[in-house]
Amino acid sequence: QMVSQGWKYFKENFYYFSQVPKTWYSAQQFCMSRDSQLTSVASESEQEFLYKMAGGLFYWIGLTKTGSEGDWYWVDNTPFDKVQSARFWIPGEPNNYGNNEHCANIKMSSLQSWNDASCDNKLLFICKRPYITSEP
Ligand code: 2F8
Ligand code: CA
Repeated sequence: QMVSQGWKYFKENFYYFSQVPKTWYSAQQFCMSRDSQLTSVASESEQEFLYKMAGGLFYWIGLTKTGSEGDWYWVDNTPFDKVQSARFWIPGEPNNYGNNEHCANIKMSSLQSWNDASCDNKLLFICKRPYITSEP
């Protein structure tokens, strides 16, 4: 069902790689309309799955800041582990270029792939939805 609509399964979650670019906020609204959220990245294997699927294209992920000076957080409420996540930024990022970069994307096909960019940019995006099985 989900797979036929383009969702990809990996370790208990389904992921949707959009084919239409949107602003970060519009992308999150789209994901929510599909019972999902912009993806969190909680492990190295998940990061590896995502950057390989991204295939060198830019995709929004569910990482944004509490206000322009705030801390990074995952929009799906996964706790953001600043120390464990440091290895996923492109070296030199996040740099808050022009003081206007408050949303993160996968920019490189590499474990070090995240960049912060303006949330108003229109990029492809990745939604993540937990795969729930009901007990027998
Ligand atoms: O050099 C890194 C720098 O490159 C661009 O700015 C010139 C990126 N801007 C966008 O992706 C919109 C910066 O985010 C990035 O840090
Ligand atoms: Ca940046």
